[in-house]
Amino acid sequence: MGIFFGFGLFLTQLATQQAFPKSPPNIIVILADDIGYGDLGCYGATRVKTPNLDRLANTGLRFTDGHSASSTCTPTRYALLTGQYPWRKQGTGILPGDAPLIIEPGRHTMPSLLQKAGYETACVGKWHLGLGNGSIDWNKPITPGPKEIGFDYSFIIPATGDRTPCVYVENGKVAGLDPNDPIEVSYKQKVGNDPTGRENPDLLKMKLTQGHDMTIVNGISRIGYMSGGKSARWIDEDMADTITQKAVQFIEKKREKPFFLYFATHDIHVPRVPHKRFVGTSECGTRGDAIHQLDWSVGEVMKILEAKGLTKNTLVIFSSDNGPVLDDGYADGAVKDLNGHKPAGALRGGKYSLYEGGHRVPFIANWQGTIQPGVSSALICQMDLLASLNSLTGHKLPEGAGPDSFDLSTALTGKSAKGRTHLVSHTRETGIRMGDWKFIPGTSLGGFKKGKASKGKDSTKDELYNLVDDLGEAKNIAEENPGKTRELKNIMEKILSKPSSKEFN
Ligand code: NG6
Ligand code: CA
Repeated sequence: MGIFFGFGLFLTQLATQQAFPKSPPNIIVILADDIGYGDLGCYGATRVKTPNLDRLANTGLRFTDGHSASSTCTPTRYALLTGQYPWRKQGTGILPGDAPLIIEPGRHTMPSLLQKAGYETACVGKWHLGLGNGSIDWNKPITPGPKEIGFDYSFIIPATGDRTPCVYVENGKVAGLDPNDPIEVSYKQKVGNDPTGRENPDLLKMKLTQGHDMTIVNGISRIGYMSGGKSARWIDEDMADTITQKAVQFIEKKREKPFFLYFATHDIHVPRVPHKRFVGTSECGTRGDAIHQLDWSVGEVMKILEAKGLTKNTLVIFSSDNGPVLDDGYADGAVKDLNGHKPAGALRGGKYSLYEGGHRVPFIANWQGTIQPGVSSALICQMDLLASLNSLTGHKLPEGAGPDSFDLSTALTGKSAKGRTHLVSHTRETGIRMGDWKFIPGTSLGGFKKGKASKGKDSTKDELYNLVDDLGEAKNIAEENPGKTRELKNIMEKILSKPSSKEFN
């Protein structure tokens, strides 16, 4: 009896230890920008070299069915931090640089939950979730922002590299601002006297293919106007160095608590202007060079973890906010220099698309000594991290937190092969993945632009694909499978009509 009891207790302890480690790990979520499923060596790329990311994958768990919640940036990041599908809320599309904050302060978010679990939290890099309440004065403390939704420290690119204001904001203040040279930003009309891409294309170091013809900063014209703040303006070529250094500094800070770092790289979003030490290093031009720079940034994070002996108590997750895009508005040679590289691997579509290429992205979890190296085919979405990370800290998710975030902590740590049963895919419209099947409604354009295979859907018919037989979504089998088509359509509509999708998993 005693022996059995003792053995039972031992098993229970083992199980408890496996699910919830004695001390909660440090957590780093690295979210790259516009990196496609085929852009890394560990996902099959050969024309670019990503030794650091490959090492992260080889000593961790590489997911083959990991997704962003949307195929553009803002909605994906909104879902990542709130655990809620972006289409449940109006105004979560790609934001201008002067948009108000779209996550309500006081709401449960990934960082606020981790703060409650005792973590020191930080956000470094691309934000793109809005700031302030409507009319930001960039010369005063900017609030609400990262702090009000759970980040103790922040050093951010307010929107994107191609949107004004082209300055970093550290803990709610424009970094390096000279009060005698105030910043003004507008998305409506020109402010100040800085030249614009439209008026002075001769001044540009990179030509435009679409949009991006407003204020010129560092020889590159942007979306949006700005004036002033000269001493605070970023230099694109130094951006990876600047934000990586901030990320590393946060990691190496002495502290008693565990830490959570959300490191959102600018690479490889446009404008792609990597530092000169990466220029010409890849076999596919500037876009490939930017991938090399991204790999370097990840390597710096890994290096400091190794140097500090933190790899065994740090969970590092790497993913991308949406699929790949080649020409995204600047003539940087991404199309002509491709040289056989396949940014989305075998997938159809890319950024902006409902097809797999839009949102199935690299997804790696590394926690040495706890996660066994391997490959997982579990269906998982970045939106699930909120519940899964919270669960790893040993805490229960409060009522109403992360209504679409599933606790997949066992899949994330490789202890189970079971992921989601379904996932609503999103660009401006929605489709659904269920088991082996994928449905895209006929009413949708499948992306922003009709007719461009790389961006959107080219027919107005319902589409159904079996991803096991046809990962490239080449053969629409909706007509041959009316029952399956209807089933997926119905479940998608049900999920769309409820405030949470938890009952469906
Ligand atoms: C588009 C921009 C594109 C990029 C994207 C946002 C044009 C013509 N295109 O509107 O360059 O900035 O928005 O990308 O302006 S994301 O990764 O942040 O979602
Ligand atoms: Ca993006």
